[in-house]
Order: sequence, then structure tokens, then C-alpha cells
Amino acid sequence: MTDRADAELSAAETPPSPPVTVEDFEEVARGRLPQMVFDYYAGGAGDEWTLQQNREAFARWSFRPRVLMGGGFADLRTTVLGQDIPFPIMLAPTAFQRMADRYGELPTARAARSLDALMVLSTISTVPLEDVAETGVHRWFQLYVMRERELSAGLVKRAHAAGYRAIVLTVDTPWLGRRLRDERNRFALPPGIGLANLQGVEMPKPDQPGSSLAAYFGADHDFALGWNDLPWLRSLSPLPLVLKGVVTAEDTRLAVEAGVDAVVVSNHGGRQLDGAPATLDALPEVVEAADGRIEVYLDGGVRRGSDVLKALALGARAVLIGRPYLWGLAANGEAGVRQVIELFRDELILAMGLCGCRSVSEISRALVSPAAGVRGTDRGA
Ligand code: FNR
Ligand code: LAC
Repeated sequence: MTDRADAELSAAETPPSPPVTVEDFEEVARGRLPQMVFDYYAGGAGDEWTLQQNREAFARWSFRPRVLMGGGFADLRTTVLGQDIPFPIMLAPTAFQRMADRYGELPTARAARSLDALMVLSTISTVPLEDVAETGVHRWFQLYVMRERELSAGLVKRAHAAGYRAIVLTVDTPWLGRRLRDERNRFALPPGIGLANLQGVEMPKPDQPGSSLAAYFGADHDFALGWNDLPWLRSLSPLPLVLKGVVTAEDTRLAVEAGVDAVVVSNHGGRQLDGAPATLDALPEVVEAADGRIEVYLDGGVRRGSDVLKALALGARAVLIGRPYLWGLAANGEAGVRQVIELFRDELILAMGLCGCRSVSEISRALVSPAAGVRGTDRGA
């Protein structure tokens, strides 16, 4: 055989390596997405310090695994707000999924549906909330409150009518954070993609300097929303209310007093206040303040099954993932989202098995301790 034929044969025999981590999916997605879209999904606010800290915080904890616990594969089943979910990993609301896949939120919902996972749909989705509901996915609705309050009231009523089972009010976004990548790229929605839930509402035109999303938030969103608006919000539907974007004990206590049902410890994936704490660092104080009275979830930087386990050991009832499934969606549509969710699920089963945890109820604070070399007064084991 000639050298050339030999080389061709071995190239044909060596398939490209399949994605085996979230970062592998991100690389595939990066190759498929226009730079403006990739940057919008990947980027954070300011220096992206908080974005980076969300990741690094997980490396500051190590496990205290137990051995010889028996029991076989771990049972991941749990509940959130009384609803059964097969594993404590949910899909965070992310905007504009038609930039990743032409069918947008639909393949995401179908993938979640196929695994019985719970999806939180964004107010600013690019497929109408009713169409997402038709997939039959377990669903909660994320709410942004507009200055024109009736628009948001209408969304809550539509979500309730369409079988969404909780309202997730995002509270860390009175204005959009300053995202330098989007400003440099003059971020704007590609033609044909719009705010599918908000008929007649247009994002500013792309010829304006800066991010058109930031301009839209500044113009249309209610930056004056306060604790005293929560009764109004609750009056719109009987659905439970979740606050997404709480990182302090003070706000957790106010949430409990306001009759909120759960909080998500979140800094919006480092996209809002740069300098906000890593969510895993903020989790213990929120859990302590909640004191079992409301459920606490976490998102931000969760990239491994072992990250999920650390968050649960520190008191989260469940986690949400954002960018990871967007990378799956961009890489391989519905199948890609499914692969990413399965990756988390299977890694969590393995991590729990290697830690001697047979079920979610066996995960406790004793499972983790500060990693060697990590200093800090509030992290004592
Ligand atoms: C978001 N996030 C978000 N949150 C929200 O309440 N409404 C929204 O419309 C969006 N949109 C959105 C778009 C994109 C591209 C990203 C990356 C994030 C925040 C999201 O719900 C979640 O808090 C973070 O994504 C969690 O961090 P990771 O998992 O992306 O690190
Ligand atoms: C974002 C908004 C839309 O993070 O939530 O881009």
C-alpha cells in the first residue's frame, strides 16, 4: 500500500472523538455558531470575574467519600415544590434559543421531556410559551416584569393556562449587566427571530451602537420592581413563586416573610453584577437563612456531576444548568441537549456511588470539606 493510501485509511478509521464533557460540547458549538451568538451565550458582565468564580468555587471543596456502603446505583429521584423529578438537575431559563437551533426552545423541551426533566422557559424565548407547553415537558415559567405591567400580567395568566407549574421571577436584572462582548459585537437578534411571547414588542434595531438587548431592557423592563410588588404578582395566579437571583441571607429572610416558595441562588451566570459572589460561596448563608422553610436551588458554573453533588451537600435541593445545554443544542439539536443532560445525570450517579451515597436523601454536609490549601473563615468543615 502506498503511504498516501495508508494515511487515508488510518484517517478514515479514526473517527473524530465524541464529546465527553460540557467543554467538548462547547467547542463543537463554538465552531458552529456565529461569533456574536457564541459570545452572547458564553459571555459575562464586566471583567467576567464572577463568571470565572462560579467555576472556581467548586474546586474549593473536596469530598469526604464513604466506602463499603453497598446499595448499587444511586437513586437520584427528588421533588421540587412537591413535583417529582427524576434527578436534581433542571434546565435554567435561557433566552433566544433559535440562535442556536432553528427550532429553538422546542428541541430543548423535547429533550427534557424525553428524560422527564424540568425546563424553565424564559420570558424572552423565541418560540411561544404555548408551543413549548405542547411538547408536554415539565415546565416552569421565568418572568421578567415590564414597565407595562399588563404585559407581564398577561404572561403569567398565559403560563398558568398552558400548564406551567411555577413562576420564576428573576430578581437580579433590574437593568441588564454591562456585557462588553455584546457591546463590541453590537449584539442584535438575527432577522426572523423575535420575542415570541411579546407580540408587537421589538428589540431596537441593530444599527445602534452597543447591545440592543441592553437597550431593550433599559427601555421596557421595570427597574423599580420591589418587595411590595410581590402581592400583585401572587394575585395573578395560584402558582408557586420562585425568586431567582438571591445571594444573601437578608434577601432570603425577606423572601420567606413574603411567602415566596423557593429561591434560586444565582448571579445569572455571571452576566449581571460582576463582583457578585460565586453562587457556591453564597449558598451556605442562603441555606442557613432559609432554615428549611423554603426550598433553595443553585445555578452558575455547574459543569460536572460532582459539582451537582457538592451543591447538594451544601444544602441546595436541586441545581439548574444554563450554558451547558445551549452548547448541546447548538452542537446537535434535541439529541445534543439530551446528551448533555444524560452526561450530568450519569456523572452524578457515578459521583454519588463513589461517595457511598445511595440516594439524594443521604447527601449531607458531612460529604464535603474545604479543599486543602483553601483559606476562609466561613467554610470550616
Ligand atoms: C441566561 N440566563 C437567564 N436567566 C433568566 O432568568 N432569564 C433569561 O432569559 C436568561 N437568559 C440567559 C441567556 C443566556 C445565553 C445565558 C447563558 C443565561 C441565566 C440562566 O438562567 C442561569 O442563571 C445561568 O445560565 C446559570 O449559569 P451557567 O449554568 O450558564 O453557568
Ligand atoms: C440574559 C438575559 C436575557 O442573560 O437574561 O441574556
